[in-house]
Formats: sequence, structure tokens, C-alpha cells
Amino acid sequence: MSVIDTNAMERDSKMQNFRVVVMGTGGVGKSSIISKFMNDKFTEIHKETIEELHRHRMRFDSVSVEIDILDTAGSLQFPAMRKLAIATGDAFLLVFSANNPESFETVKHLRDEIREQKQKGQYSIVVIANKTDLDTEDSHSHAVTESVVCMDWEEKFITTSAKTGDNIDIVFQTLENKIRERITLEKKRLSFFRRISMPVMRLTNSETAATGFMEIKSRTRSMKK
Ligand SMILES: Nc1nc2c(ncn2[C@@H]2O[C@H](COP(=O)(O)OP(=O)(O)O)[C@@H](O)[C@H]2O)c(=O)[nH]1
Ligand SMILES: [Mg+2]
Repeated sequence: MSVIDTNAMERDSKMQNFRVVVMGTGGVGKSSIISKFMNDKFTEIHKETIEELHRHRMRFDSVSVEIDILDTAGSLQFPAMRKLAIATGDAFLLVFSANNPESFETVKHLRDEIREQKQKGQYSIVVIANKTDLDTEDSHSHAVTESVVCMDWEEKFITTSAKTGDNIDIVFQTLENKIRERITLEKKRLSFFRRISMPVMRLTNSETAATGFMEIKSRTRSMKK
């Protein structure tokens, strides 16, 4: 029994990995959102990002989680690169610019691709309408966009400004909640697995022990010779 508990504890405290992929048309503010949150810095200069990976380590209860934030760039226009980014992602921040309706079309396509490629429950999506500090004429179309995301897609929708910092914390809080949900699910899965596999584990343990004794025996004997 104690052996099984030790195994369980080891498994629980093992490092897990959670990858957030930030996607959206170039110029919508993906890098700015990350930079505002991580360094509290905002710059008006747009420099095309080379794909960048921000790695952080977090602890949730007994579980260590390595969090990767992948800030995607131009290479995502290539389908193969997009496929790869989607394949490795656990959560997707789909960013568009509130003053650029075209950029929401990209979000729609990205969501379709994610849904095609991944199974339900395997990922989360958060849609971000950035640059809310800029004047946006069409408040009606904004309401429509928000209702599409919240009601039709049933995904989380957050309006942000990387310039003023508005709601940027909420984006990362939302991500943290998603990670917590994932860990809780994983723990449940493990404890279920543990319950149903208990007799098998006992059997395996005794078999291992037996094999171990045989080895110990032959070792002891060869030492005595
Ligand atoms: N006014 C305003 N400009 C922003 C905001 N976020 C980003 N920008 C500007 O938009 C441009 C593109 O931002 P960037 O983060 O490089 O976009 P990316 O290509 O999606 O990574 C830069 O000139 C930023 O200064 C915002 O919330 N408000
Ligand atoms: Mg960028």
C-alpha cells in the first residue's frame, strides 16, 4: 500500500507541461500583450516577431508545471507550421484587433483549424479583442462579434489594450484557471486509473519483487563464491 502511495506522490509531483499558443494576424498586438504582462512594457514600434517561446515554471499544489507561451509570427502563414503549432498547443489565445474586422476573420479560420485538428476537451480557446483604446466606430459589429464568440462558440472573450494594460491581467488569470482545470482533470484521471488498476499493480509489484529476489539471490550467490 505504501509503495503505491509513494508512486502516486511521485507521479503527482512530476513536471507537467502546458503550452499556450498565441495566434492572430500580424500587427494585432500578440507580442505587445505578452510584453505588457511580463515586463510592463509597451512600445509603439511594430517589429515582426521571430517566433518566440517564453518558458515559466509554476507550482499548483503538489504539481510542478512548465508553461510555454509561444508567440507566433509570420511563419504561421504556412499551413504546415500552423498545423505544428496547433498540434502542440493546450490553450490558444486567438487575438484580433478591435479596429480591424478582417483580423477577426483570421480568428474564425484559426478556430476552425483547431477544431478540425484537435479533439474536444483537449484544448481551450480564449478570444482577445485588442487595441480597445483606439477609436472604433462600429459598436454594433463589436457586440455581434462578442456574441458569436460567447454564445455560438461558447468560448471566452476578453477585450484588452496592451497600450493601457486594460484587462491584460485577466487574460493571464484566465489561462491560469485553464491550467488548474487541466491539472484537476489529470489528477482525477490518475486517481481513477489508480483505483481500477490497483489489483493489477499489486500483481505487478509482487512479480517485480519476485524477479528482484531472483536477481538478489543470484547476486548474493556470486558474491559468496
Ligand atoms: N493603440 C494600441 N496599439 C497597440 C496595442 N497593442 C499593440 N499595438 C501596436 O500594434 C503594433 C503591433 O503590435 P505587435 O505586438 O508587434 O503585434 P503582433 O504582430 O501581433 O505581435 C505595434 O505598433 C504596437 O505598438 C494596443 O492595445 N493599443
Ligand atoms: Mg509579434
